[in-house]
Amino acid sequence: MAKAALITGITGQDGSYLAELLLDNGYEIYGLIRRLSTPNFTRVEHVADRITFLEGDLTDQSSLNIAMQTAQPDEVYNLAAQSFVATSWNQPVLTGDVTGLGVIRILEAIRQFSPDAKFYQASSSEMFGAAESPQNEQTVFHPRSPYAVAKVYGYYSTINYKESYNLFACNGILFNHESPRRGIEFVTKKITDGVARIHCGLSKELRLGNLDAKRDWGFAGDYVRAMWLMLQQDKPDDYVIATGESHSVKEFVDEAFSSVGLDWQNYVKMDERFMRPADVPELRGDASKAKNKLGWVPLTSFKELVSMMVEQDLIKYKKSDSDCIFGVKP
Ligand code: NAP
Ligand code: F7E
Repeated sequence: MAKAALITGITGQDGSYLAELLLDNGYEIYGLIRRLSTPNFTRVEHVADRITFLEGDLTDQSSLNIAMQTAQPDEVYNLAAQSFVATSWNQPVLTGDVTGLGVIRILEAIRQFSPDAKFYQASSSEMFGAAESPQNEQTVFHPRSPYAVAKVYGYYSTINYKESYNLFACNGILFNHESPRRGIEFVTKKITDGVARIHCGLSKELRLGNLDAKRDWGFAGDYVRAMWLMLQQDKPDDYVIATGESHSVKEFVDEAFSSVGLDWQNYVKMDERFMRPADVPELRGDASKAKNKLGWVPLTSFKELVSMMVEQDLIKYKKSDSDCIFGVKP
């Protein structure tokens, strides 16, 4: 019989790649979606007819209980979150509610209605914050944002429910992962979109904050494979997922502008509005445990990632090689 999976955050970047992977593996998929005045299926519309969507919200316990009873899943992937770090200073209470308490709510729904389901929690390298690089599963957390604090709560809740109720519950501590489907406010997508707009004459500059921050950027398509692998093991465990390389925002900018033959220094302007009250200087993960136990390694290089993203954004604005238009949907 086909396995059933419930994915929260299915309309997000990772949810869309994970849905594709699980469908390819013959899963029956249930996707939790929240009620919006304008439905947002952009990232999953190509597979929407193969997914059963269930209305629910991580802030609403009863909707999670009903979703769990309806789906009776073998696997639950909790990818939903208020995931934008910068917003977490403007909406710290909402971020704590969705990204932190939301994890306990979904664990409670599993405990009561589907206790044999295997659970994946989308934990984050942001939890390491100010800790020295490279970071692995033993590194002590030093969260630097309300988002990171909420993720630490979710991380320990996952371990606590495993220890208290014997649930099969895993944390994937994923470092930054990007793709052409990344939200526009994240720095990589903002840069590649900006490069495409400038290349097509639709913009003259790109305004950014801290260019010195370093991140370990991988490709989201590679990272959802690690999520799935964690739930195929005999025992639940926690894993760091990363490429092991870090690059500064400046290096990302340089690579993206160079790929279309432009010098970034002529276009990029520093803007205080995009600086954070407390930033994370460097994240660089050591994913040796995932390599040894899951057989997981990233397949996409930094250069390939940047060029894949720039290419997709150019297609969005370009009608032909010599002609650019505005407003074409990606
Ligand atoms: P994303 O693109 O921002 O997607 C977030 C998803 O959560 C969306 O589907 C969103 O729905 C949903 N959501 C937000 N609030 C909700 C609520 N109250 N109830 C139900 N659903 C809600 O995030 P992502 O990049 O795919 O990341 C997936 C998960 O991994 C997140 O938990 C994130 O914090 C974590 N993570 C991401 C990275 C990374 O680099 N991408 C690294 C480590 C951890 P709408 O479409 O309706 O907004
Ligand atoms: O920022 C700097 C910014 O917003 C990366 C989320 O998926 O990964 C992501 O969080 C860096 C930061 O991602 C701009 O200050 C400079 O140092 O792309 P970001 P993030 O904060 O690392 C983690 C692992 C998650 O878990 C999160 O959910 O880039 N930066 N200038 C800028 N960042 C933005 N957004 N915009 C700028 O203009």
